[in-house]
Amino acid sequence: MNLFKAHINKLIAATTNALEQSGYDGVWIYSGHPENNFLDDMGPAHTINPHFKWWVPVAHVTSSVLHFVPGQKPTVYLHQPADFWHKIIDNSQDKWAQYFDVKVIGHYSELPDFKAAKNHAWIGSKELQPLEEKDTNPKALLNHLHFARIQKTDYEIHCIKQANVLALKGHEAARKAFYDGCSEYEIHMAYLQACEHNEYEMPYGNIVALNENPSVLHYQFQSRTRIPQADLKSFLIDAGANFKGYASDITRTYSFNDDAFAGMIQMMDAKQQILCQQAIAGQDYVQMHLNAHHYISEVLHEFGVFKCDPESAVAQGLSRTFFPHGLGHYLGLQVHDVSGHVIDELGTVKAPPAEHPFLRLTDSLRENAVITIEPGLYFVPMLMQEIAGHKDINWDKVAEFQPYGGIRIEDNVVVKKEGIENLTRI
Ligand SMILES: [Mn+2]
Repeated sequence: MNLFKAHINKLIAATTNALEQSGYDGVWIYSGHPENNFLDDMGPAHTINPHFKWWVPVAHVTSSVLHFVPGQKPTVYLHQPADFWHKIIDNSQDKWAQYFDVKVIGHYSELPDFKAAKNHAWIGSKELQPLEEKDTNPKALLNHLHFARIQKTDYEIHCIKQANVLALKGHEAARKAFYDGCSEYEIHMAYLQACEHNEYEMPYGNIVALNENPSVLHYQFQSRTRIPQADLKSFLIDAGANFKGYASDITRTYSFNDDAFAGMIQMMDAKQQILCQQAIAGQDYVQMHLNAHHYISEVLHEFGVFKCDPESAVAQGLSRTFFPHGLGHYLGLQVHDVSGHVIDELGTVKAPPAEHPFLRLTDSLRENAVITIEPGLYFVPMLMQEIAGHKDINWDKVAEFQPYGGIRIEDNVVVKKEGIENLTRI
Protein backbone atom coordinates (compact mmCIF):
# COMPACT_ATOMS: atom_id res chain seq x y z
CA MET A 1 0.00 0.00 0.00
CA ASN A 2 1.34 3.46 -0.73
CA LEU A 3 2.34 5.66 2.19
CA PHE A 4 -0.36 8.27 1.77
CA LYS A 5 -3.16 5.75 1.43
CA ALA A 6 -2.04 4.02 4.64
CA HIS A 7 -1.89 7.45 6.31
CA ILE A 8 -5.45 8.31 5.29
CA ASN A 9 -6.62 4.89 6.48
CA LYS A 10 -5.17 5.64 9.90
CA LEU A 11 -6.87 9.05 9.98
CA ILE A 12 -10.18 7.45 9.07
CA ALA A 13 -9.83 4.86 11.85
CA ALA A 14 -8.60 7.40 14.44
CA THR A 15 -11.28 9.96 13.59
CA THR A 16 -14.04 7.35 13.54
CA ASN A 17 -12.97 6.25 17.00
CA ALA A 18 -12.65 9.84 18.26
CA LEU A 19 -16.17 10.69 17.02
CA GLU A 20 -17.63 7.58 18.63
CA GLN A 21 -15.92 8.29 21.93
CA SER A 22 -17.04 11.91 21.98
CA GLY A 23 -20.60 11.25 20.77
CA TYR A 24 -20.58 12.90 17.33
CA ASP A 25 -21.81 11.60 13.96
CA GLY A 26 -19.41 13.67 11.85
CA VAL A 27 -16.95 16.54 11.80
CA TRP A 28 -16.19 19.64 9.74
CA ILE A 29 -12.54 20.69 9.73
CA TYR A 30 -11.91 24.22 8.52
CA SER A 31 -8.56 25.27 7.02
CA GLY A 32 -8.96 28.83 8.31
CA HIS A 33 -8.60 32.00 6.27
CA PRO A 34 -6.29 35.00 6.55
CA GLU A 35 -7.41 37.87 8.75
CA ASN A 36 -6.30 41.41 8.03
CA ASN A 37 -4.17 43.45 10.38
CA PHE A 38 -5.83 46.16 12.43
CA LEU A 39 -7.10 49.01 10.19
CA ASP A 40 -5.41 47.42 7.20
CA ASP A 41 -6.39 45.48 4.11
CA MET A 42 -3.43 43.13 4.47
CA GLY A 43 -2.61 40.43 6.98
CA PRO A 44 0.18 38.14 8.18
CA ALA A 45 1.01 34.89 6.38
CA HIS A 46 -1.80 32.41 6.83
CA THR A 47 -1.24 29.36 9.06
CA ILE A 48 -3.38 26.36 8.12
CA ASN A 49 -5.32 24.54 10.82
CA PRO A 50 -3.08 21.53 11.61
CA HIS A 51 -6.11 19.20 11.66
CA PHE A 52 -6.84 20.20 8.07
CA LYS A 53 -3.18 19.74 7.05
CA TRP A 54 -3.23 16.29 8.64
CA TRP A 55 -5.61 15.17 5.88
CA VAL A 56 -4.99 17.51 2.96
CA PRO A 57 -1.34 18.06 1.90
CA VAL A 58 -1.89 21.32 0.01
CA ALA A 59 0.21 24.40 0.78
CA HIS A 60 -1.33 27.88 0.93
CA VAL A 61 -4.93 26.62 1.08
CA THR A 62 -7.53 28.94 2.65
CA SER A 63 -11.28 28.94 3.26
CA SER A 64 -11.54 25.20 2.61
CA VAL A 65 -13.39 22.55 4.60
CA LEU A 66 -12.98 18.84 5.14
CA HIS A 67 -16.12 16.86 5.93
CA PHE A 68 -15.83 13.44 7.51
CA VAL A 69 -18.62 11.04 8.41
CA PRO A 70 -17.61 7.50 9.43
CA GLY A 71 -18.26 5.00 6.66
CA GLN A 72 -18.24 7.64 3.91
CA LYS A 73 -15.44 8.87 1.66
CA PRO A 74 -14.14 12.13 3.14
CA THR A 75 -15.14 15.25 1.22
CA VAL A 76 -12.96 18.33 0.70
CA TYR A 77 -14.49 21.65 -0.27
CA LEU A 78 -11.37 23.13 -1.85
CA HIS A 79 -11.41 26.89 -2.21
CA GLN A 80 -9.92 28.19 -5.44
CA PRO A 81 -10.98 31.85 -5.55
CA ALA A 82 -12.69 32.80 -8.78
CA ASP A 83 -11.01 36.18 -9.17
CA PHE A 84 -8.42 37.89 -11.34
CA TRP A 85 -6.14 38.86 -8.41
CA HIS A 86 -4.61 35.47 -7.70
CA LYS A 87 -2.98 32.68 -9.62
CA ILE A 88 -5.16 29.64 -9.28
CA ILE A 89 -3.43 26.31 -8.89
CA ASP A 90 -5.82 23.45 -9.46
CA ASN A 91 -4.77 20.76 -6.96
CA SER A 92 -8.01 18.86 -7.24
CA GLN A 93 -6.43 16.35 -9.64
CA ASP A 94 -3.28 15.73 -7.57
CA LYS A 95 -2.49 12.23 -6.32
CA TRP A 96 -3.83 12.83 -2.80
CA ALA A 97 -7.22 13.81 -4.23
CA GLN A 98 -8.18 10.26 -5.23
CA TYR A 99 -8.86 9.45 -1.57
CA PHE A 100 -11.37 12.27 -1.26
CA ASP A 101 -14.49 13.51 -2.90
CA VAL A 102 -13.10 16.92 -3.97
CA LYS A 103 -15.52 19.76 -4.63
CA VAL A 104 -13.83 22.92 -5.93
CA ILE A 105 -15.53 26.12 -4.77
CA GLY A 106 -14.89 29.63 -6.07
CA HIS A 107 -16.43 31.52 -3.18
CA TYR A 108 -17.39 31.11 0.48
CA SER A 109 -21.02 31.22 -0.45
CA GLU A 110 -20.60 27.82 -2.13
CA LEU A 111 -19.68 26.16 1.16
CA PRO A 112 -22.36 23.74 2.34
CA ASP A 113 -24.90 24.47 5.05
CA PHE A 114 -22.94 23.26 8.06
CA LYS A 115 -25.92 23.36 10.40
CA ALA A 116 -27.90 20.98 8.18
CA ALA A 117 -25.66 18.02 9.07
CA LYS A 118 -26.95 16.32 12.22
CA ASN A 119 -24.84 16.04 15.39
CA HIS A 120 -21.59 17.40 13.94
CA ALA A 121 -18.56 19.00 15.52
CA TRP A 122 -16.56 21.89 14.05
CA ILE A 123 -12.77 22.07 14.30
CA GLY A 124 -11.30 25.39 13.35
CA SER A 125 -10.32 28.83 14.56
CA LYS A 126 -13.05 31.26 15.47
CA GLU A 127 -13.06 33.39 12.28
CA LEU A 128 -15.89 31.23 11.04
CA GLN A 129 -17.97 29.50 13.66
CA PRO A 130 -21.14 28.16 12.19
CA LEU A 131 -22.03 25.71 14.97
CA GLU A 132 -22.89 26.25 18.61
CA GLU A 133 -20.09 26.93 21.08
CA LYS A 134 -20.39 23.46 22.65
CA ASP A 135 -19.83 21.77 19.28
CA THR A 136 -16.96 24.05 18.28
CA ASN A 137 -13.58 22.46 19.03
CA PRO A 138 -15.13 20.15 21.63
CA LYS A 139 -12.48 19.09 24.14
CA ALA A 140 -13.33 15.39 24.21
CA LEU A 141 -12.99 15.09 20.42
CA LEU A 142 -9.78 17.14 20.28
CA ASN A 143 -8.22 15.12 23.11
CA HIS A 144 -8.72 11.90 21.15
CA LEU A 145 -7.40 13.39 17.90
CA HIS A 146 -4.43 15.08 19.55
CA PHE A 147 -3.47 11.84 21.23
CA ALA A 148 -3.67 10.05 17.87
CA ARG A 149 -1.28 12.62 16.40
CA ILE A 150 1.58 11.56 18.71
CA GLN A 151 2.39 8.33 16.86
CA LYS A 152 3.24 9.19 13.29
CA THR A 153 2.39 7.18 10.19
CA ASP A 154 5.18 6.15 7.82
CA TYR A 155 3.96 8.91 5.48
CA GLU A 156 4.40 11.52 8.23
CA ILE A 157 7.86 10.22 9.11
CA HIS A 158 8.76 10.42 5.42
CA CYS A 159 7.58 14.06 5.33
CA ILE A 160 9.56 15.02 8.46
CA LYS A 161 12.61 13.29 6.97
CA GLN A 162 12.25 15.33 3.76
CA ALA A 163 11.89 18.47 5.88
CA ASN A 164 15.22 17.46 7.45
CA VAL A 165 16.83 16.93 4.03
CA LEU A 166 15.82 20.46 3.04
CA ALA A 167 16.90 22.03 6.32
CA LEU A 168 20.28 20.31 6.19
CA LYS A 169 20.97 22.04 2.85
CA GLY A 170 20.27 25.32 4.60
CA HIS A 171 22.46 24.39 7.56
CA GLU A 172 25.37 23.54 5.29
CA ALA A 173 25.06 26.89 3.47
CA ALA A 174 24.80 28.71 6.81
CA ARG A 175 27.91 26.98 8.16
CA LYS A 176 29.89 28.05 5.08
CA ALA A 177 28.58 31.62 5.31
CA PHE A 178 29.65 31.80 8.96
CA TYR A 179 33.21 30.71 8.21
CA ASP A 180 33.25 33.23 5.33
CA GLY A 181 32.59 35.97 7.88
CA CYS A 182 29.03 36.81 6.82
CA SER A 183 26.62 38.80 8.98
CA GLU A 184 23.66 37.14 10.73
CA TYR A 185 21.37 38.51 8.03
CA GLU A 186 23.57 37.20 5.21
CA ILE A 187 23.71 33.78 6.88
CA HIS A 188 19.92 33.79 7.23
CA MET A 189 19.46 34.61 3.53
CA ALA A 190 21.98 31.92 2.52
CA TYR A 191 19.95 29.45 4.58
CA LEU A 192 16.64 30.35 2.92
CA GLN A 193 18.14 30.20 -0.55
CA ALA A 194 19.74 26.79 0.02
CA CYS A 195 16.49 25.20 1.15
CA GLU A 196 14.46 27.14 -1.43
CA HIS A 197 12.03 28.51 1.12
CA ASN A 198 10.38 31.87 1.34
CA GLU A 199 10.42 33.27 4.84
CA TYR A 200 6.68 32.64 5.23
CA GLU A 201 7.14 28.96 4.41
CA MET A 202 9.48 28.39 7.34
CA PRO A 203 8.01 26.40 10.23
CA TYR A 204 9.33 29.00 12.71
CA GLY A 205 11.52 32.08 12.71
CA ASN A 206 15.20 31.26 12.22
CA ILE A 207 17.50 31.85 15.17
CA VAL A 208 20.80 33.00 13.67
CA ALA A 209 23.08 34.14 16.47
CA LEU A 210 26.73 35.18 16.46
CA ASN A 211 29.08 35.59 19.44
CA GLU A 212 27.22 36.42 22.66
CA ASN A 213 23.78 36.25 20.98
CA PRO A 214 23.22 32.48 21.45
CA SER A 215 22.71 33.29 25.14
CA VAL A 216 19.37 34.84 24.12
CA LEU A 217 17.40 31.61 23.75
CA HIS A 218 14.90 32.91 21.20
CA TYR A 219 17.18 35.58 19.69
CA GLN A 220 14.88 37.20 17.13
CA PHE A 221 17.03 39.65 15.14
CA GLN A 222 19.52 39.28 12.34
CA SER A 223 22.20 41.92 12.50
CA ARG A 224 23.15 43.35 9.10
CA THR A 225 26.65 44.16 10.34
CA ARG A 226 29.57 41.87 9.66
CA ILE A 227 31.79 41.16 12.64
CA PRO A 228 35.53 41.49 11.83
CA GLN A 229 36.98 37.98 11.59
CA ALA A 230 39.42 38.72 14.43
CA ASP A 231 36.39 39.19 16.72
CA LEU A 232 34.28 36.27 15.45
CA LYS A 233 33.82 33.59 18.09
CA SER A 234 30.70 31.46 17.78
CA PHE A 235 27.58 30.75 15.75
CA LEU A 236 24.33 29.10 16.80
CA ILE A 237 21.63 28.41 14.24
CA ASP A 238 18.22 26.95 15.07
CA ALA A 239 16.33 26.56 11.81
CA GLY A 240 14.02 24.05 10.17
CA ALA A 241 12.15 23.56 6.94
CA ASN A 242 8.71 22.56 5.76
CA PHE A 243 7.66 19.58 3.65
CA LYS A 244 3.96 19.13 2.89
CA GLY A 245 3.08 20.91 6.11
CA TYR A 246 5.49 18.92 8.31
CA ALA A 247 8.36 20.61 10.13
CA SER A 248 11.97 19.90 10.90
CA ASP A 249 13.69 21.65 13.80
CA ILE A 250 17.49 21.52 13.86
CA THR A 251 20.13 23.38 15.87
CA ARG A 252 23.88 23.49 15.37
CA THR A 253 26.63 25.44 17.09
CA TYR A 254 30.08 26.26 15.70
CA SER A 255 33.25 27.83 17.02
CA PHE A 256 35.12 30.14 14.64
CA ASN A 257 38.49 29.06 15.99
CA ASP A 258 39.94 25.78 17.19
CA ASP A 259 39.72 26.77 20.84
CA ALA A 260 38.30 25.57 24.18
CA PHE A 261 34.78 26.44 23.04
CA ALA A 262 35.24 24.16 20.00
CA GLY A 263 36.15 21.36 22.40
CA MET A 264 33.11 22.11 24.52
CA ILE A 265 30.86 21.84 21.43
CA GLN A 266 32.44 18.50 20.57
CA MET A 267 31.79 17.11 24.04
CA MET A 268 28.20 18.42 24.01
CA ASP A 269 27.68 16.75 20.65
CA ALA A 270 28.86 13.40 22.02
CA LYS A 271 26.50 13.76 25.01
CA GLN A 272 23.64 14.74 22.71
CA GLN A 273 24.19 11.58 20.67
CA ILE A 274 24.06 9.47 23.83
CA LEU A 275 20.72 11.11 24.69
CA CYS A 276 19.39 10.39 21.18
CA GLN A 277 20.18 6.70 21.65
CA GLN A 278 18.09 6.64 24.83
CA ALA A 279 14.90 7.61 22.98
CA ILE A 280 13.44 4.12 22.65
CA ALA A 281 9.79 3.22 23.20
CA GLY A 282 8.85 3.11 26.87
CA GLN A 283 11.65 5.46 27.98
CA ASP A 284 10.51 8.13 30.44
CA TYR A 285 11.31 11.48 28.78
CA VAL A 286 11.50 13.29 32.12
CA GLN A 287 14.29 10.89 33.07
CA MET A 288 16.10 11.71 29.81
CA HIS A 289 15.81 15.40 30.66
CA LEU A 290 17.35 14.70 34.08
CA ASN A 291 20.10 12.65 32.40
CA ALA A 292 20.81 15.68 30.21
CA HIS A 293 21.41 17.75 33.34
CA HIS A 294 24.08 15.25 34.42
CA TYR A 295 25.78 15.22 31.03
CA ILE A 296 25.77 19.01 30.76
CA SER A 297 27.24 19.23 34.26
CA GLU A 298 29.98 16.83 33.16
CA VAL A 299 30.78 19.16 30.25
CA LEU A 300 30.86 22.23 32.50
CA HIS A 301 33.04 20.36 35.00
CA GLU A 302 35.42 19.14 32.27
CA PHE A 303 35.90 22.69 30.97
CA GLY A 304 36.48 24.11 34.43
CA VAL A 305 33.23 26.05 34.90
CA PHE A 306 32.00 23.82 37.76
CA LYS A 307 34.53 23.44 40.56
CA CYS A 308 32.35 20.85 42.30
CA ASP A 309 31.63 17.41 40.83
CA PRO A 310 28.73 17.07 38.35
CA GLU A 311 26.46 15.26 40.84
CA SER A 312 26.80 18.07 43.34
CA ALA A 313 26.17 20.69 40.62
CA VAL A 314 22.90 18.95 39.69
CA ALA A 315 21.88 18.48 43.33
CA GLN A 316 22.43 22.18 44.04
CA GLY A 317 20.36 23.16 40.98
CA LEU A 318 23.37 24.81 39.33
CA SER A 319 22.87 22.95 36.04
CA ARG A 320 19.46 24.61 35.67
CA THR A 321 21.16 28.01 35.53
CA PHE A 322 23.12 26.88 32.46
CA PHE A 323 20.42 24.67 30.91
CA PRO A 324 17.18 26.55 31.63
CA HIS A 325 14.94 24.96 28.97
CA GLY A 326 13.55 21.49 28.30
CA LEU A 327 15.31 18.66 26.47
CA GLY A 328 12.83 18.69 23.60
CA HIS A 329 9.31 18.22 22.32
CA TYR A 330 7.09 16.36 19.87
CA LEU A 331 7.54 17.38 16.24
CA GLY A 332 5.09 17.07 13.35
CA LEU A 333 2.48 19.32 11.77
CA GLN A 334 3.46 21.87 14.39
CA VAL A 335 7.01 22.55 15.50
CA HIS A 336 5.98 22.07 19.10
CA ASP A 337 3.49 19.36 18.27
CA VAL A 338 0.45 18.79 20.46
CA SER A 339 0.04 16.48 23.46
CA GLY A 340 3.46 16.93 25.07
CA HIS A 341 1.96 16.98 28.55
CA VAL A 342 -0.78 14.44 27.86
CA ILE A 343 -0.61 10.74 28.73
CA ASP A 344 -3.87 9.35 27.32
CA GLU A 345 -6.70 9.97 24.85
CA LEU A 346 -8.83 11.55 27.58
CA GLY A 347 -6.34 14.39 27.81
CA THR A 348 -5.02 13.50 31.27
CA VAL A 349 -2.19 15.94 31.96
CA LYS A 350 1.19 15.05 33.41
CA ALA A 351 2.72 18.38 34.37
CA PRO A 352 6.50 18.87 34.20
CA PRO A 353 8.39 18.69 37.52
CA ALA A 354 8.22 21.97 39.45
CA GLU A 355 11.98 22.59 38.99
CA HIS A 356 11.70 22.01 35.23
CA PRO A 357 8.66 24.07 34.21
CA PHE A 358 9.75 24.49 30.57
CA LEU A 359 9.91 20.78 29.77
CA ARG A 360 7.47 20.36 26.87
CA LEU A 361 7.26 16.55 26.94
CA THR A 362 6.58 14.57 30.10
CA ASP A 363 5.24 11.18 29.04
CA SER A 364 7.02 7.92 28.35
CA LEU A 365 8.00 7.68 24.70
CA ARG A 366 5.68 5.92 22.26
CA GLU A 367 6.70 4.01 19.17
CA ASN A 368 6.80 6.20 16.02
CA ALA A 369 6.56 9.44 17.94
CA VAL A 370 8.96 12.01 16.45
CA ILE A 371 10.75 14.10 19.04
CA THR A 372 13.57 16.59 19.27
CA ILE A 373 16.63 16.07 21.45
CA GLU A 374 18.15 19.48 22.11
CA PRO A 375 20.36 19.83 25.16
CA GLY A 376 21.93 23.26 25.58
CA LEU A 377 24.24 25.19 27.82
CA TYR A 378 24.38 28.96 27.91
CA PHE A 379 26.07 31.81 29.73
CA VAL A 380 22.98 34.00 30.15
CA PRO A 381 24.06 37.19 31.97
CA MET A 382 20.70 37.50 33.78
CA LEU A 383 20.90 33.94 35.10
CA MET A 384 24.61 34.20 35.96
CA GLN A 385 23.75 37.22 38.08
CA GLU A 386 21.32 35.12 40.15
CA ILE A 387 24.16 32.90 41.37
CA ALA A 388 26.89 35.58 41.31
CA GLY A 389 29.82 34.69 43.56
CA HIS A 390 28.75 31.04 44.05
CA LYS A 391 31.74 29.19 45.46
CA ASP A 392 31.40 26.17 43.16
CA ILE A 393 31.63 28.22 39.97
CA ASN A 394 34.90 29.33 38.43
CA TRP A 395 33.93 32.89 37.53
CA ASP A 396 37.04 33.45 35.42
CA LYS A 397 35.85 30.59 33.21
CA VAL A 398 32.36 32.09 33.00
CA ALA A 399 33.95 35.36 31.86
CA GLU A 400 36.01 33.43 29.29
CA PHE A 401 32.96 31.67 27.77
CA GLN A 402 30.36 34.43 28.08
CA PRO A 403 31.39 36.12 24.76
CA TYR A 404 30.52 32.82 23.00
CA GLY A 405 26.91 32.87 24.25
CA GLY A 406 26.28 29.15 24.47
CA ILE A 407 25.66 25.84 22.77
CA ARG A 408 22.57 23.97 21.61
CA ILE A 409 22.58 20.84 19.47
CA GLU A 410 19.25 19.51 18.22
CA ASP A 411 18.30 16.47 16.15
CA ASN A 412 14.90 15.02 15.15
CA VAL A 413 14.50 11.40 16.17
CA VAL A 414 11.89 8.69 15.53
CA VAL A 415 11.18 6.57 18.60
CA LYS A 416 11.34 2.87 17.78
CA LYS A 417 10.76 -0.29 19.80
CA GLU A 418 14.42 -1.09 19.55
CA GLY A 419 16.82 1.73 18.82
CA ILE A 420 15.94 4.96 17.11
CA GLU A 421 15.98 6.54 13.68
CA ASN A 422 17.83 9.85 13.63
CA LEU A 423 16.30 11.89 10.79
CA THR A 424 18.92 14.64 11.07
CA ARG A 425 22.18 12.66 10.85
CA ILE A 426 21.76 11.18 7.39
MN1 LIG B 1 13.13 22.48 19.04
